Amino acid sequence: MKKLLFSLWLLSTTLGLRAEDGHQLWLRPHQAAPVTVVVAAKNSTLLAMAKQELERNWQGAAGATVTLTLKKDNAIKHDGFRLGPTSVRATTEAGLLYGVFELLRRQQTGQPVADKVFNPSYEYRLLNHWDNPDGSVERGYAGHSIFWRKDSSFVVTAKDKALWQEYARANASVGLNGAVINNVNASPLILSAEYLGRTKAIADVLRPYGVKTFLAVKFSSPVLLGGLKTADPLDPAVKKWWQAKAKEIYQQIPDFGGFLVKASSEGQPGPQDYGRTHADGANMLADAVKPYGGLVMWRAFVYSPNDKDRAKQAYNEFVPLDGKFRDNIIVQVKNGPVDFQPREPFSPLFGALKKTSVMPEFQITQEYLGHSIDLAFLSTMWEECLGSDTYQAGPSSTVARVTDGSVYPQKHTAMAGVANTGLDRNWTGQDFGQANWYAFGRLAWNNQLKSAQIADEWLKQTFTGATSSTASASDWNTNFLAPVTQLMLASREAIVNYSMPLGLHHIMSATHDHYGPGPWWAPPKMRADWTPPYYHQADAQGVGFDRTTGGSNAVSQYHEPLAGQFNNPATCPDEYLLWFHHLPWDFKMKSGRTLWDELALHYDHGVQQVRQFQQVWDKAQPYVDAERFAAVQNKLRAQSGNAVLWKDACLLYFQQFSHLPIPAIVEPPM
Ligand code: GCW
Repeated sequence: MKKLLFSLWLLSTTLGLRAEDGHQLWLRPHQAAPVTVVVAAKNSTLLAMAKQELERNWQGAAGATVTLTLKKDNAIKHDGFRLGPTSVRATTEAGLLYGVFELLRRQQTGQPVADKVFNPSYEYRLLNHWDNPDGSVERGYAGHSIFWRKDSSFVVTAKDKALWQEYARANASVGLNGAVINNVNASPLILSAEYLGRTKAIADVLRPYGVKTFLAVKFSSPVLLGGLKTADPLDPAVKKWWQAKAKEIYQQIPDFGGFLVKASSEGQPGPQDYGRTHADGANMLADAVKPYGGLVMWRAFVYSPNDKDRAKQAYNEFVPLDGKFRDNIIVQVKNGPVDFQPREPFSPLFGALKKTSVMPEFQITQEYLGHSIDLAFLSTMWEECLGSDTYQAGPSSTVARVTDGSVYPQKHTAMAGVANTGLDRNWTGQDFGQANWYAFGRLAWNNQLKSAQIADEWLKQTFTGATSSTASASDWNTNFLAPVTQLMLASREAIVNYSMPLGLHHIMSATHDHYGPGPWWAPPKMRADWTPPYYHQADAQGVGFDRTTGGSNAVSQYHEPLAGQFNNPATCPDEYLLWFHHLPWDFKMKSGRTLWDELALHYDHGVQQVRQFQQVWDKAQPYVDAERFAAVQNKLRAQSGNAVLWKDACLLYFQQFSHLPIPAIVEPPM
């Protein structure tokens, strides 16, 4: 009987563990070697976490003693640390925790540990959750919110806390230190007593992992929640309302991070409703949180229905305000001037604001890159943006360097990513979506990291534990790690190829929530700048948006030599060609082919790439647990269909204008 019970128990724990498998992200349990951890600092919950991580996951020499020391060190910045094989030194407790995670990561991924200082590129490394108070998630494809519940019950359960703790731990493991826990399309309710109560409960769970809590706020909250007649930022009663609200928040959450604001944007209220500027609005909020060390992140995502070219508006509105923002404000700029398209040139605001702190905003959730169905490793896209040279202060003024304080003396530095998390068992819907959360954190910590390294690290931590008994370690490297790394690195370009190649953008389906093609969509009376034809401009003469000096002149928002280079189709890089130019269908490309043929070949190449990803994944079967293998295999199958749909739909649609035959496919296509 005892034996039977024991076997049942064993079975249930094994099953239990498997059921939790997805939840473990890249933090899978390891058989730890014994280790002694000496903490040379005052006891705290954060340090207890750091100690526990080491004790549970140590892969170094058995019986080693590891010291964690908190002391001054001029080489260390922010939450940086100095790492040795058995020591971590830092000037903040969070720094010690990050050092511990770096040490463990190096052990697990086989990277050497030499004495070295690691400093974060940005002071704030944040996730932005577009989570609504009713539990839904805007552009979320992984289930409901991990923070908010539909039934509006404000009871915080043990399950909630366990989930938030896992979330915070995952963030800390990649150096993320802040979370905006509600949607930028903010409900005024978020500042009500009930929601602030739940926010406090969340902040209490995130804090021991060094993750600060922030809220997105609606600019008209003083009216909608406070009953005032106006939300005019220069009105004394409005200022007082925000000051009182800030005080109320900081009484409950003394280390509250601050506010994120989407104002005078996509119908959201803002200072412009009262004839005031973005600076007036942001400064008023910044003053309210200033006494507590709070920050205001003010988004520059603005465009209006009357724009001839939506891509130009943010620059036009914000450049004249440079230098007019308080020093606890960071202007948060999306990576592309239109939205989070599969490929856009970098936003010209990067580097153009020279007296204002500016932070990049990336989208981790795959709104325009196949939701949680298509496999897209976005690290390469972010690396491309961060590495783009703005030339704003001479060569090497990359987006990374003009935002991390290397070029301009920014008071604060930060990077934000729109999160892809939800209640799905694997957090992100598509298992490979986890890699984007991971990559975002790693790049926010070190904006010079290469995507190949990030993919390698993530795969080693995420899949190692799951090899079948038939596979050896060297098999694993050759047959799994190498090909799947290549797949990841090619995945974003494949999506560009089969959806919006050669600089096409915003031609996705509006009726399917931005999944799949929709270049034809233009219902009568619809705002032109929400319809794809506004962006592709296809007609009998050709295709593409003319942003040259003879067109919308968006090119002139870029610093030379870029402006000149983009302005000329002969020197404009192929990947931005139709972003900047309207060109005839028979335009001669650098390859010697016509534009029409080149377009067709890119679409086809994207389809072929996904088919090749399917083959790579099929061969990965011996190295992946059955559940994740099947899940990814099914998604790749769906993606393959999606790619064909994109190709056929777009080519047939554009063919109505080009009147040219689809070219024979040449192998290799490009
Ligand atoms: O990309 C667009 C999305 C909106 C989003 C908006 C923004 C939160 O379609 O869903 O709203 O951008 O970033 O504010």
